[in-house]
Amino acid sequence: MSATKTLCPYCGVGCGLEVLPPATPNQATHRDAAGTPIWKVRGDRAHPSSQGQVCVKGATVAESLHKDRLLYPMLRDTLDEPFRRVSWDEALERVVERLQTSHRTLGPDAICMYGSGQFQTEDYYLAQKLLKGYLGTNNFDANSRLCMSSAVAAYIQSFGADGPPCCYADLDETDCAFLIGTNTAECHPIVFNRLQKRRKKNRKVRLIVVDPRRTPTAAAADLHLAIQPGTDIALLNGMANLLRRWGKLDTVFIDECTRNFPAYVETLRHYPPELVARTCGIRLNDLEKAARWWGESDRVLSLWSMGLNQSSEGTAKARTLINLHLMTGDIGKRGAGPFSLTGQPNAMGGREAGGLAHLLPGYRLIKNSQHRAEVEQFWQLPPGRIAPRPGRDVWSMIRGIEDGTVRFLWIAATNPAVSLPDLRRVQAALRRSPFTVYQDAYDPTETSAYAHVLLPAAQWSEKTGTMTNSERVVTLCPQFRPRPGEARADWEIFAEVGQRLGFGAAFEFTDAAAVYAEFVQLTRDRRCDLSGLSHARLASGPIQWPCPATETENISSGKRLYGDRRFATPDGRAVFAAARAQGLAEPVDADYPFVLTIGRLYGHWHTQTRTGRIPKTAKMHPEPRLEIHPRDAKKLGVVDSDWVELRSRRGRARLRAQVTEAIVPGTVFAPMHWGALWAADAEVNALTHAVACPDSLQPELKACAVAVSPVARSPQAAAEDMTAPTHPSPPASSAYASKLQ
Ligand SMILES: Nc1nc2c(c(=O)[nH]1)N[C@H]1C(S)=C(S)[C@@H](COP(=O)(O)OP(=O)(O)OC[C@H]3O[C@@H](n4cnc5c(=O)[nH]c(N)nc54)[C@H](O)[C@@H]3O)O[C@H]1N2
Ligand SMILES: Nc1nc2c(c(=O)[nH]1)N[C@H]1C(S)=C(S)[C@@H](COP(=O)(O)OP(=O)(O)OC[C@H]3O[C@@H](n4cnc5c(=O)[nH]c(N)nc54)[C@H](O)[C@@H]3O)O[C@H]1N2
Ligand code: SF4
Ligand SMILES: [Mo]
Repeated sequence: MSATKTLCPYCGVGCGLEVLPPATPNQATHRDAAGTPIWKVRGDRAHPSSQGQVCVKGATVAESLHKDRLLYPMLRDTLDEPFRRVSWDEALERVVERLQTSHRTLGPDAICMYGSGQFQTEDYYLAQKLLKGYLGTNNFDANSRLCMSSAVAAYIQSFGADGPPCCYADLDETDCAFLIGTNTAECHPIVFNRLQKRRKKNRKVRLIVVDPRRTPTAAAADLHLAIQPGTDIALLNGMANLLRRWGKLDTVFIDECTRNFPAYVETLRHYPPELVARTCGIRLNDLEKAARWWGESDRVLSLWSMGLNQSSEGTAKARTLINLHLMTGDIGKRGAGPFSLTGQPNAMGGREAGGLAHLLPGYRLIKNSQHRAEVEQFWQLPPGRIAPRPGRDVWSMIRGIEDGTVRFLWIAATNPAVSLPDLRRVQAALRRSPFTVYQDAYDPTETSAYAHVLLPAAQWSEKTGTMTNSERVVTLCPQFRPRPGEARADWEIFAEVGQRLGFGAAFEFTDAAAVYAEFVQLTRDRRCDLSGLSHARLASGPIQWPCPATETENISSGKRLYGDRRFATPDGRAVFAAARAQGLAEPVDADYPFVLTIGRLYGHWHTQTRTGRIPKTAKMHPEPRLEIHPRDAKKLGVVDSDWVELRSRRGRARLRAQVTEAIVPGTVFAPMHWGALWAADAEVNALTHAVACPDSLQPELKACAVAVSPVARSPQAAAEDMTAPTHPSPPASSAYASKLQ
């Protein structure tokens, strides 16, 4: 049997995979460590984005698909009762009845859905149609709020439209890669490999990494700027000053293609390089070197992700980076441009489908009356049905539960009981929620403890749909395995609820291809024009957008936006931001003297629902550790492997210390991957706060003020540690468990 081509369901790099059934003629059956037959995974050499490469997560994904799945719909009246297995009919009747009562008593604003960049585009699209169109509430938000919303806001403000302008071919052609707030080597490893390949071929290609930690990415750099957390705007403005001083500006580009340069220049006066170096905690020499390399290079490509986005000034940070590209004309040409690396496999598709509370399908905005009218017309809704104001972002959903204005919360493909900031507050709100539907593939997850209804989702491999990666390449992901139990695709669940609510033909679809066919029509003549795409066409291979219906050739790579130097603003000019740095929302003080920053490890994916169940990835990172500088450790009397307690104004956590010079003094780092099911007291979001960027509403998940102290372990606990397995065992499946501890 030949291999099925698909896309890796983890990160936004979007590597092509080929999967082969467990047993093929003349071959031994392929099995996981426990002996269960599983599908074989290998890189797809024909995929333009990854060219056959995969990292450990993609390579092992098949080992997670059959373990601890949520198999049947489950229901209970209160969180203190055990769940009982019910039919789909009964579960969906309850969902519909609660939707209707919430709508009747408090209006559409009482209804919320919180989705995910791990939806396929078809799932996203039908969720928008159901909530924003037919239920009349814009209260659809996704975990992209925690992830890409600052990049989205920055692109819209600077260029007039969302959409990363670059493509991976730029990695092969750049002269200088400027990586800021991204641990690409661990989090987007195949992008990083491609960049390293370029540097191997051409030793003159420079790599600059800006990160408070010496990550594996930083360790590979020609220049590592280990700035103090939150000082990115100062750094970038300091570099801009030097570029101006040295006359490294593209004045023709600035004059003809941009706006607001004078205001930007005025802002720069506040960032003399000497002051900037001090603010950032780096040497002036290094600041100058970074600016010199940028100025000398013909083609500068910058990559960024959560170190910029997850900040109370995330949009301003990303725009300040874009400023440097506008200033030097490093955009819209080969090997150059500002390139946000998307986190999740289909957060890009989510943006296309309008999957945030302020968006509509086709890169449209809720606040734009023409955009609303276009979508209403397309959905055959009466004028004015789509509410004119953005809906609730996820944090406003939490607040709505707290103040009783949200009565119905539908969570799908995300695990907010681990991943939201100020977690104790979130957990308390979730406990109060009058009605929570949770639609996930696995059971238990930390969030199932807070649900009244569990709906079993078919995941990647069990449903057909499309996903768009960071470089705008759309790949079809066909179903190749049977669904476990009674699991259903997310879009099918939304469609059925739409029909049960009486919305009839608007939610009648024969298959995912029909959903996609409808969706792409809404992108015609938009920046993200997908109108030339269909499942049938994508069956012959991935295609990069823009792909208007008039484009008949299947182009799968090498497209970049703004090659014509015309931007999507009304006057066609890109806009310089004149942003002054605000700094961290919660600065350190005598009581909480450390900045805690939080991020990812190579082998784990988020809340471990898959990677925690795969022996190989679980063993790579047996437990969460707190990275702390030797100088700080010494002051606290802590040695490597000691237990320490972290306290913030909101909560606490306990981790073992990893004493390392890889982190700047005064800052500590912890991984985000260990929720309550995977380790005791290691929930780092118990410490974080929810202060968000005013433009993107993205919370500052990368920094909060904490106190660190050594903890004396009781002799009994210490003895248990000695005998404990090297990694915690995965939680037992509790499809019927009532409540998690
Ligand atoms: N292995 C793995 N890969 C993943 C994921 C995963 O869970 N595991 N998740 C995917 C997702 S959804 C995402 S969003 C991406 C995230 O990808 P990344 O953004 O690369 O990952 P993080 O570790 O969250 O953060 C990146 C770096 O930001 C640095 N940082 C912290 N504060 C600051 C600051 O103020 N300024 C600067 N310049 N840097 C700072 C941190 O030290 C960290 O090294 O990864 C994707 N890929
Ligand atoms: N402090 C701190 N917090 C963070 C971050 C950080 O850097 N620091 N990063 C933030 C970022 S960038 C992100 S993206 C979030 C990620 O946080 P989450 O979204 O909470 O993390 P995941 O573990 O990826 O959760 C995805 C869930 O979807 C389920 N799933 C997988 N496929 C499907 C499907 O097809 N259908 C359905 N219905 N379910 C499915 C999985 O089983 C899993 O439970 O965390 C955020 N939180
Ligand atoms: S780099 Fe990302 S997309 Fe590629 S195999 Fe690894 S996790 Fe999957
Ligand atoms: Mo993310």
